[in-house]
Amino acid sequence: MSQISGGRAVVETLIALGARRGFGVPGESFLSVLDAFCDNPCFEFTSCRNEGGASFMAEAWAKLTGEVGLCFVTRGPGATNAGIGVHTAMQASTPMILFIGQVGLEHQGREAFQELDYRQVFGAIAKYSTEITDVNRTSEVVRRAWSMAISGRPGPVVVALPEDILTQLTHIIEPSIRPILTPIAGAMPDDLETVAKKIKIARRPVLLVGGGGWRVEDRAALHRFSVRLNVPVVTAFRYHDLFDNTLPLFLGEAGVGMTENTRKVLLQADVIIAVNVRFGEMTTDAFKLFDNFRDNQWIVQTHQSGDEFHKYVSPDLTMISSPISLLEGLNEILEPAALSFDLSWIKAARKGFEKGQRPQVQPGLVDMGLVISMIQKLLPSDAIITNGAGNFAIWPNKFMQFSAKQRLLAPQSGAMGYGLPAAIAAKLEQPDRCVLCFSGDGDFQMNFQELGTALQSNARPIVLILNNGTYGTIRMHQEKNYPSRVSGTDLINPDFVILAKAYGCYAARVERTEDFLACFELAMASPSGAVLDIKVAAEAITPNLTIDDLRRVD
Ligand SMILES: Cc1ncc(C[n+]2csc(CCOP(=O)(O)OP(=O)(O)O)c2C)c(N)n1
Ligand SMILES: [Mg+2]
Repeated sequence: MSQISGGRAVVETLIALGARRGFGVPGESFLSVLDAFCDNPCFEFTSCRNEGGASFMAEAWAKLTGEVGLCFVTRGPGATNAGIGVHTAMQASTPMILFIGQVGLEHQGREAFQELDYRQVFGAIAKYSTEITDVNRTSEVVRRAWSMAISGRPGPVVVALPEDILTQLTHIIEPSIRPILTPIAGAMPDDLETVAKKIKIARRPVLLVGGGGWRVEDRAALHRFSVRLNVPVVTAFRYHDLFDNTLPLFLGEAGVGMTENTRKVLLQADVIIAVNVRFGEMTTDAFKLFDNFRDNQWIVQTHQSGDEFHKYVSPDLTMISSPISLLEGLNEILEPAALSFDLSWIKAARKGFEKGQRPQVQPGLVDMGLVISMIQKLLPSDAIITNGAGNFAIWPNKFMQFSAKQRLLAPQSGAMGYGLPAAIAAKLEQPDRCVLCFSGDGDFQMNFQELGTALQSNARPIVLILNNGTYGTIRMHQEKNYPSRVSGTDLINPDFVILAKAYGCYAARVERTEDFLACFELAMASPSGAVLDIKVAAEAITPNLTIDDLRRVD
């Protein structure tokens, strides 16, 4: 029987499981994996400029497609660089596998060159970490990694690939590989009856939705349930593309900088149907909402994994269920006529949400409030928006309404530098869709080198840099806690227009609000992508507060 190398066995097992794309930075520690890509053109490997960018791309691609994001990096330095994407995948519950070239088994434990024990290093970051120690079990380990990434609460898995294992020979395993389907948890009929009873007597029920692993059919079930029964929706931190924000039932995002309106909705709701959320810090307004001494609020929490219950919130009922099983199950039991929700409460909450969508006039020559409304009007109905971390992200996150087909790729981990790699991954996958990345001047410089990946792979998004010459978010905290004592937050930036042109992008500087429209139209028409350097005043430190305001607050 003919034999193949361990490296080839890794690649061919992945392909047999349905893999078709991966990201990474090459290393001498996994040459036989790279070599196997040559003979498998159905698998597209995108070579990136930094493992941080590569792991973000793998995570964002997985978020967009619902498939397993794959990333390949080298030992010690490559692996530690990639850590940011693993942490991001964990916080966002995104299925991902990070393959790391590893020191050969014959030298392990001697602190060989670039040696790390990845089971220890990633033990605290990833959902599961493993290593292949027998070439004949390569396929088994890869299959288990795949299954771990997609089952229960999806997440990142790390697989270390010792160099000697990758070059040893093993038998061809492909024909014996069965597809691995995501196990879907079903709601129990008794539990559905209990929830339905609560909804029947509720006046102000709210769906709180979020978390990873939503399939197309889960999203469709959410839409059907909410619209048919008139149940309003709040999304968890950075999951607001799960539901059409333009519908009157959308009441906002429970995320960082939660609006008073959204907070009130979550406080006043008498039934909270928390679908697939893990009640993280942002969604709970820093662990203040949904406390265990709450009165008059009944909470059901559902999740694909039982491990996500009782982390902070003590729900009245927990259910291990997929979104579709819960929502379709309830749809079958409940009839709109039997419900008596307080419609004026929903209407008032929506009015409050819409009011919050109108930002105040901004200081400086570029008013981002006006710019964002122009963008909102011009964006195609299936645009993909990406961003990273910084106060600039408040604009797309709080002042844009995502319609049914628009998608948001944003890091639940709050990692700076995510937006550009995410946008490149999105453009690679969906070249015909408009992909728009929001970044700050600090945020952009965390990963701007990936413009090289964009150039090489012809994946060309539009990038907006909200350039205020400061790590503005930190400056904001500084001014709140240590007024007028600026330390480590000023930024002296390069000329982003020249930089972007070096990568072949259309690039322009926007210095006044009235310049934006023409530049954005050219950006949308540019076949080589675009970078717009938008000069915003540091004084406009948040959409609602200036630096002066912060200094005045005691
Ligand atoms: C990788 C990473 N490093 C540091 C931080 C802490 N941090 C959060 S926001 C921020 C500043 C962002 O600056 P910029 O991108 O210029 O956006 P601005 O707040 O000025 O709009 C920093 C340093 C982080 N979230 N992620
Ligand atoms: Mg800034």
